Amino acid sequence: MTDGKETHSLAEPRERLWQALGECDETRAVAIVRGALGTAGHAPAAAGHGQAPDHTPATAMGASAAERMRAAGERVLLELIAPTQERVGLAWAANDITVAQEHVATAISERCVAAVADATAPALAPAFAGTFVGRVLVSCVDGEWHSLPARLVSEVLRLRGWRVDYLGAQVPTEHLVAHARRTRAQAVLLSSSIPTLLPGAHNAISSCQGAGIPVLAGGAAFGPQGRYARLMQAEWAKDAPDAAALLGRHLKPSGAHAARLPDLDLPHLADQEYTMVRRTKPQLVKQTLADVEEDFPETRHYSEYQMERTVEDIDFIVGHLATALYVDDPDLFTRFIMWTADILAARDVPPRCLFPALDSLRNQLKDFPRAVAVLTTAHDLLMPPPAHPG
Ligand code: B12
Repeated sequence: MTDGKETHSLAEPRERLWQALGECDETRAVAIVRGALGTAGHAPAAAGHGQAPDHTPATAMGASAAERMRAAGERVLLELIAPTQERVGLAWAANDITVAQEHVATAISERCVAAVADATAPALAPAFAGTFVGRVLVSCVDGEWHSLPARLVSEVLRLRGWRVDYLGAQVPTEHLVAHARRTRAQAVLLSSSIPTLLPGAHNAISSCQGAGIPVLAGGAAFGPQGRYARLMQAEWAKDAPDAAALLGRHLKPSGAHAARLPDLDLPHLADQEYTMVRRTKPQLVKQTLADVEEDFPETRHYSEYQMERTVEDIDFIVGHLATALYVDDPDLFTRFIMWTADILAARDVPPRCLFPALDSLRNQLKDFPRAVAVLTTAHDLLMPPPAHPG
């Protein structure tokens, strides 16, 4: 990339941060982030924070120096820490790093975010002098462990003058709504990365809206361009700056959505396919495992660990199938199956081992036309193209 931001680039600190994460070097990672705050502050940033650097002591920080510091903080969060963390995900998917290395990297990234918050704190006081633009709640949906994306969103909103109640990972919906009511939050910002959590997210959305609180959703679970958020009558933003812009305008008054049962947003649920698949999930997983063992004899020699992973994979497959039925979108399932095939291939497991699982489910669910269509689409996509004769 060679836009204005990249010329005063964070590319170099990004590479160094990546190395520090790889070496599990927390101290160096934090030092890189602190250094980058200076670099980012020098950049002719898109948001109009482009003046020369200012070394005024924090206590006497003028308005423009504070503004530059906040802009630098935002750049470091979104252009240094976030992409490096995404790279961690890609390296894990490609089997280039272990689960333990991924955990270390994430823990260090969390410290890096905290370092940005510490360093930019003096720049908040002069600008907002105890008054906030408003108060919002940022939280992960129930069952969601990916708290770092929500944390990044929270910190950016703070830098833009919002008072943020950050609730972190896997928050039960009733506690989320109770806290939002108690604190009179102007909006609830919901984060989710894992699509199988969408039915729960929908419940959280309709519960908040029922309590009169607008909801803004974000994160990979909500699908390309937030298509599932919209299906669930929530606003959607692709990232924190977009969220800030939406909050600054006017979020749809929640009265527009009134209290409702989430099912009413999704008339296709009347066919009961989702409910049946979700209810019978344990039996579906058990039968699929038995069929896979029969069709794929290698599994008989699997270690206990490999067997556990296989059960986990089948459970995830059925979970994604149920969710695709919930949102009535076969793409949700096919995206997941192609992702699984890549993950398996990177671990030398042939993606063809997914066929017995897909076939078993198609057979078990043969009376459910939507499920059969979803499974058939995924099966056909996975099929290697026919070899050309000669
Ligand atoms: C770290 C990590 C974990 C950590 C999370 C720890 C933590 N404290 O966050 C742990 C180890 C717990 C974990 C667990 C799992 N993970 Co994980 N994880 C990741 C990883 C590597 C980084 C997450 C992250 O911080 N991303 C960085 C941020 C910047 O990216 P982001 O999510 O896109 O967020 C930005 C925007 O989307 C937006 N945004 C996000 N939320 C919101 C909310 C609002 C309101 C708004 C406006 C915007 C917004 O703003 C953010 C900042 O710019 C990702 C890889 C990745 N690409 O993200 C995988 C990833 C998300 N994980 C994945 C998986 C599969 C899992 C597990 C299922 C693994 C397993 N078998 O157990 C579990 C699921 C646990 C659960 N129930 O949640 C997959 C998901 C794939 C899929 N098809 O669903 C990914 C993509 C890895 C991969 N490359 O395949 N994981």
